[in-house]
Amino acid sequence: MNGAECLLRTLLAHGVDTCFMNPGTSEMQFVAALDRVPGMRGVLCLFEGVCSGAADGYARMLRRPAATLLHLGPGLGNALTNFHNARKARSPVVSIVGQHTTGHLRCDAPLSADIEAFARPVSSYVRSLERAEDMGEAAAATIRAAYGPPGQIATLIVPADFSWSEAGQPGRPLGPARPRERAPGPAAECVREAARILRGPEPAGLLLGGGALLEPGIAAAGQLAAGTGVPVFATRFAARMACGGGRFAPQRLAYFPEPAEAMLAGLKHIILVESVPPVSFFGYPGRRSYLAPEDCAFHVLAPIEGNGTEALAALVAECGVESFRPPAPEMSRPTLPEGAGLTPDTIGLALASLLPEGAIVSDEMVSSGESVLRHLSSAASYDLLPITGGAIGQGLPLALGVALACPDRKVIALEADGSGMYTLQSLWTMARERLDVVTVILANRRYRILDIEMQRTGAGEMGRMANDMVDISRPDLDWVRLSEGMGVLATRAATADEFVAQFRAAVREKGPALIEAVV
Ligand SMILES: Cc1ncc(C[n+]2csc(CCOP(=O)(O)OP(=O)(O)O)c2C)c(N)n1
Ligand SMILES: [Mg+2]
Repeated sequence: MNGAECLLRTLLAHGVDTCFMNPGTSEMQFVAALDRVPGMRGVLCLFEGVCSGAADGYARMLRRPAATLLHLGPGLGNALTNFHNARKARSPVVSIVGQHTTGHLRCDAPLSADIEAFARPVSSYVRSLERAEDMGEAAAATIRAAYGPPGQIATLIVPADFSWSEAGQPGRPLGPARPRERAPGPAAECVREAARILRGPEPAGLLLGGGALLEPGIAAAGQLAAGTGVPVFATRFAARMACGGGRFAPQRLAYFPEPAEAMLAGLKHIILVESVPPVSFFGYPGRRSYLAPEDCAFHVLAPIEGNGTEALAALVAECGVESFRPPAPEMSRPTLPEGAGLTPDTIGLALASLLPEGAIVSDEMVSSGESVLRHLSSAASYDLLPITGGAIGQGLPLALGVALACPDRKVIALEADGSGMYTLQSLWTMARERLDVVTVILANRRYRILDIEMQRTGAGEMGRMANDMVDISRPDLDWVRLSEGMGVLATRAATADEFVAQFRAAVREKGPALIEAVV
């Protein structure tokens, strides 16, 4: 068996059966092996940042890795931004990067680069294959590393000649590999300490992140809120959060530091569940970086790599609040906006009514996010997948990967226009794979958030040149033609009524669609 086939068989033996790829000469053996070894779904992406973002979305939903296959240092370089977001999401990803043949490496050929150096900042594990016969073992070790816990990016660099050389047997899976199943359970003393704080006289809050923001963790936190009165907060940049459907809603920490600080004001204790002390997105003149009050103490109930859900369940038992029902938010659906202008607010109102049950929302709305999302507490049950690492260009690839992972659920990509342009090639793969994604582009023709940031950083008045750096009109992006040029049917909405009609029609059909919402 040659190395490429051995690699493919090892991936499949570990349940890694989807590969987002953009191959070149050094990966041709792997590509050829796809037809000889059944079981791997190869998904072609027309830019490597789409591959890495898609692998992130896939992992956030299934909690198991997809593979990416990229072409040497430059291919990996193109993928780094969304690998950065995936790292912050703690998503498991098996990143395979082709390398020149071993004999060719010393020649400094055009595509030669220090691939390990490219890989290291985003990967918890980097391995360059040194002998063809190590392929099976090295691939298995890479996959195990990706599983974590928590999930992480593990990179295997494969010289082209090892792909065509004899490699021996595929690596065998060793034991259970899922990150949360392997995550350590709660430490009894941490649970007792958290219970003592919740019973004590000083104001305390719970801060949830990671897997604790899925259904069971949120339900347990809701019981604690009901039984002890503790306020429950959610890390804003957690990979995934169960929302809507009348379930208990932890308060997501606000984006800007002032409202975030106001949410945490007065707390003397914060109990961390798969989270860390929260910080402001940026530093600003005259502001602290940390959001909690200076005299607030932090207590770890479950560390980042721990199992926060089990820890919360143990805390529920320790506090004796098993019989409490989580407080549910108001469930009266807002009426659809009629005859109104199209704004983030009216889009939020429309989505609150029209979001299909069980939808998965990829949120890269940037400046429009808060106005849209605040209406969705009364929406049907959905999963929210926000941007985790602040590096824009994540939303469309993420939606692509999510749709491949969960073909029976409707995926809604809520996407700002500037951010959408970074990785719009995602639309082509959505069309080719017939993925069930409705993309809404919030077309404000501007890097709107930077208007606010310009003020906040004290940069002063915006001159004509400066304005040109945040204005993305002249020419206006025509998202309908961009989308249709890549095979995704698209419409443009300029009023709330048009948006409602178009969104209704788009979610009724299966398959990709795009709405340019001019706001
Ligand atoms: C990879 C990367 N490049 C640049 C930025 C800086 N940045 C943050 S938001 C933004 C523009 C956002 O514009 P848009 O996506 O249209 O959202 P809007 O502010 O209009 O809501 C830019 C360039 C970033 N966060 N990440
Ligand atoms: Mg914009």
